[in-house]
Amino acid sequence: MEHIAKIIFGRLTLESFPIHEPILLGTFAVVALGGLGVVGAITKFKLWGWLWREWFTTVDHKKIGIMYIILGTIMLLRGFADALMMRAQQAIAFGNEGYLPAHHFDQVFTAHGTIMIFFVAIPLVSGIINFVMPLQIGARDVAFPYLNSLSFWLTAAGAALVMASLFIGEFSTAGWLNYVPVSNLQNSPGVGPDYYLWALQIAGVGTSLSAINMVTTIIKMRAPGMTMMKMPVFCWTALCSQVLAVAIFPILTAAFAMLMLDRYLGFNFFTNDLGGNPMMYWNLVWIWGHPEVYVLILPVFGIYSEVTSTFTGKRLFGYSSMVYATVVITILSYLVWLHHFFTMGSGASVNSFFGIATMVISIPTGAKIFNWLFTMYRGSIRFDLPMMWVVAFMLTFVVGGMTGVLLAVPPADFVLHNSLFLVAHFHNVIIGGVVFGLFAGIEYWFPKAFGFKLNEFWGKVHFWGWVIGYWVAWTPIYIVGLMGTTRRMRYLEDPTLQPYFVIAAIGAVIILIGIIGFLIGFVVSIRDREKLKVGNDPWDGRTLEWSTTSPPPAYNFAFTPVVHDLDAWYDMKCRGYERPSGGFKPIHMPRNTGAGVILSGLAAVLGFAMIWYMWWLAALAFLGLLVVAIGHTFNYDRDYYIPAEEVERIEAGHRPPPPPEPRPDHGPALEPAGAK
Ligand code: HEM
Ligand SMILES: [Cu+2]
Repeated sequence: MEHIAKIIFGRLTLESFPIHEPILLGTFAVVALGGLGVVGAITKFKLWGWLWREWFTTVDHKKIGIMYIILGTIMLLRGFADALMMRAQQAIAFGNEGYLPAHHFDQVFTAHGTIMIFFVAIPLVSGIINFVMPLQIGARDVAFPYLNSLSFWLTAAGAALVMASLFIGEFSTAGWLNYVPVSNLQNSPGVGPDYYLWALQIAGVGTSLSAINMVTTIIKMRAPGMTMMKMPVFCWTALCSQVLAVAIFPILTAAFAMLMLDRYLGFNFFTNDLGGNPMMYWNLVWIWGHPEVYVLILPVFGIYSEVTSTFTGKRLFGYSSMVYATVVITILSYLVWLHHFFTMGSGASVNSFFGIATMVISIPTGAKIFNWLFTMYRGSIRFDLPMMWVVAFMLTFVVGGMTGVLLAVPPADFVLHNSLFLVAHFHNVIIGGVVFGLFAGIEYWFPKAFGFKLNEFWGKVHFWGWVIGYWVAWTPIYIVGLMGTTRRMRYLEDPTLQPYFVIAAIGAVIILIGIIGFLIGFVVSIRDREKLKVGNDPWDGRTLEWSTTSPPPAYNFAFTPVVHDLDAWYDMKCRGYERPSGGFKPIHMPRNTGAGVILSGLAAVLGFAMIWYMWWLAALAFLGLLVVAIGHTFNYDRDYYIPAEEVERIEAGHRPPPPPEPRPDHGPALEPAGAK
């Protein structure tokens, strides 16, 4: 009997469910009830068919972008819940054990880091690139629409596996990069590291495919006249970011694959025996890891650039220096990974090289800061929410950049590595840089995606909660870190440190207020959508996405725009552009397909089966993957035409009010040709 159960369920037994852990059980109850509620509501309102046809199977880059953002937002709630748990534990655990058992605490920091990077930051960045970039370059869609759908669903499948680990089995305890030796089979015989590996391999394939797709789109699908140096800065930063992603993700995949061989087949790449070397794992994951932070922040720098020039009503100062700075950062970011283990023992020369290379990155980054400042200088700045995020970013990020330069000095790093100072540094740049920028982007492009603005009051709650909360939460951590407090500690002996951790916990609660404001903002704005309705170009934008309707039609542009200048839409407005009202032609469009979502579902089953050693199920899922993938190649019904009459009908329904008069502070409405 037991033998048969073992064949069917592999390692999965009743013991795998956390019935003895009240915290997990409570969470499970909440998630299960919430999930049942959602499923029930969708069934009651008969929305399954609509969801499947319009969203799950869509290949429209705009809808895929929106789904990425929804995924990232949901996972942000999970990642933040983990953060609150750690903050609570560290605030009370002085001279006592606190409330989280050690094994659970280790899973929490691992899950928090993994989720925040792979399932919050990456999906949100991908989502914004997906939504905005094709519109900005005047394209109908991305280069490979079906691949785009597959990429998204693979990411979602990875996220689903991480979520499953919460209630079935356990997650890794080896930190957000699943470090050996903790993640070696010998030290972690359970399923934790396997959940990590399968979730990230599946999601990683999605991210690599998506990057290839975005690079191809930017290179091949720009509107006529849009030379590389007439491309909006956001597209440049997206291009560099995605080129970097194409270069680095295979390294991560290879490193994880080797760790899988270690864990499943007894290889010894990263063990201490038989010639294995754990430091090689650290090397490989950080050759991915350091550039990855630039994969995230470069597009966000692009968002700041777009917002700054729109809300100051001026062309971006130093466009070409911005482009060169982006390219230089892209290249340099590849050369600095060893600063993550200065203490490895590679010697003074190697450490000096990597220290100096790291510091050099601050030069092009600083150049960008000055470009934003000079754009704002003597502009008439409108402090709407997107612009408020830019200002908060500049003030916050600069501090994080400087503590980064400090950590790049090897002797200083010998003292500070593995301390909370480092943790404060990277939260400083990732929250003050990436997260603030994503929020700026969401506020900025939301009216384009849905045709109405986000509620301003709740937007401000969101803003102040995060900005004040950030500083309250992380300043004390900088201080205790500088005093030598180690990271990833479940409890501390020294009671004089407690006040700092209590303040940090209060800061996290203030951030919680910001997050609640963010969520309420969506609900309230959707309720008041008629009142918040705006035209196609509510911010007086400068790039092509503002030239089409809000929301844009499936085909984006009835006629492909022809570009003459940087800030193409501003240029068109100056020249008195009018939307064409006739002469429409049928438009060639890609057809929706369920292949992406089905393949990803099978990939998740494959991962789950491999994690639990259910070999028969793994074989079946793998076979299923092959059948569906090959079957899809025989699907010749992949495109259709939107008839000209329908285009005409859609365009007539969306006829916008005449474009606003260029504001007087924009300078002369019609600059002489060639004037800069
Ligand atoms: C929103 C507020 C946030 C709070 C309060 C918070 C809190 C924490 C805490 C308490 C730790 C563990 C520190 C320790 O080692 O003792 C941590 C680790 C970490 N956080 Fe956050 N975090 C936040 C947001 C983020 C975001 C937005 C990201 C990335 C996008 C992120 C990425 C990470 C990573 C990668 C780790 C390292 C995990 C590890 O040690 O393996 N965090 N965070
Ligand atoms: Cu680094």
